[in-house]
Amino acid sequence: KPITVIGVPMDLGAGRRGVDMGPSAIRYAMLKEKLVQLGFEVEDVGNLHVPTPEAYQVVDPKLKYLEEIASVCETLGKTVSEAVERGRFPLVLGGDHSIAIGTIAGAAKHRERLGLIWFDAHGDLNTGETTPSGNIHGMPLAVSLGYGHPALVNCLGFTPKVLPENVVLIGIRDLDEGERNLIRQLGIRVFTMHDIDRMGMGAVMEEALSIVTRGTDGVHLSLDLDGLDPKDAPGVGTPVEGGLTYRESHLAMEMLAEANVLTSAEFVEVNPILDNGNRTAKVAVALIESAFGKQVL
Ligand code: DIR
Ligand code: MN
Ligand code: MN
Ligand code: MN
Repeated sequence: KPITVIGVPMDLGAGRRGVDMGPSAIRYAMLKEKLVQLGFEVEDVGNLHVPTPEAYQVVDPKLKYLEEIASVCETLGKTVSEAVERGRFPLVLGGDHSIAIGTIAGAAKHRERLGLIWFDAHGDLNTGETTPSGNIHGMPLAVSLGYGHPALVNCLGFTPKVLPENVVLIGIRDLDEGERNLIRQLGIRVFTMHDIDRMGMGAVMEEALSIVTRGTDGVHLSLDLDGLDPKDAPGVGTPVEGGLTYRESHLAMEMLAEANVLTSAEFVEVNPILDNGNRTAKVAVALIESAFGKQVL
């Protein structure tokens, strides 16, 4: 299937720290060339326009840059949706994780029921009421499930985008109290690092795949590079010790490719300013190759 690459240099959701350079860093790590080598037809539509935080005021400290983020997500949702309509696979490059609000809106618009597989150190399940930081990149999963500010929840004019029974989180090791409550309330399947250590990534992915494919007609992959261990992915805004290894994350992508269920994907939170020789973007590209079917033999 032909791929459409969409860059979203968003850092309004994370506080300005350089994650706006993520799409550029990932392209510099030879994304397009590697996908072409795998036999894909690749179109890159460039970056969406994202306002610069210095040019705007924080209105609500519990929902920083709400209007600006809502507006970018609306545009992103339309761009993703158009790519799907043209029969293409949308591959979105972040940017902070708030962009998932738009990507998932665009992907869900074309599905009866969308499955969602979310790799992250964090739950991204805060709302304006529970957030400790006011950063919207800590909220996109709650928003996609229908919880949060209406300006975000109503992206592309419908809600919810996904149902709790078709969502899995993998790599989780840092949750806020409100996030734990929402997970319990909704019964979402969360594979913490503890679960991955005990079960192994192979068994985790088998169960995860059964959840995201049950009754669904498409699956979106949302991968926050901070899900990986900071030793392997140091260029992220909010690193947390004890994450997924390079091999575990590759196995997960390889099993997704094998299952052949993905209909859209995004790779977010790459921050080349905090990185070591663009390593994190290179890891992101290697993971993308595995997700698109690269095999050793
Ligand atoms: C924290 C951090 N849970 C928050 N979240 C991050 O601000 O809501 N998500 N870093 O990627
Ligand atoms: Mn994260
Ligand atoms: Mn984040
Ligand atoms: Mn995240």
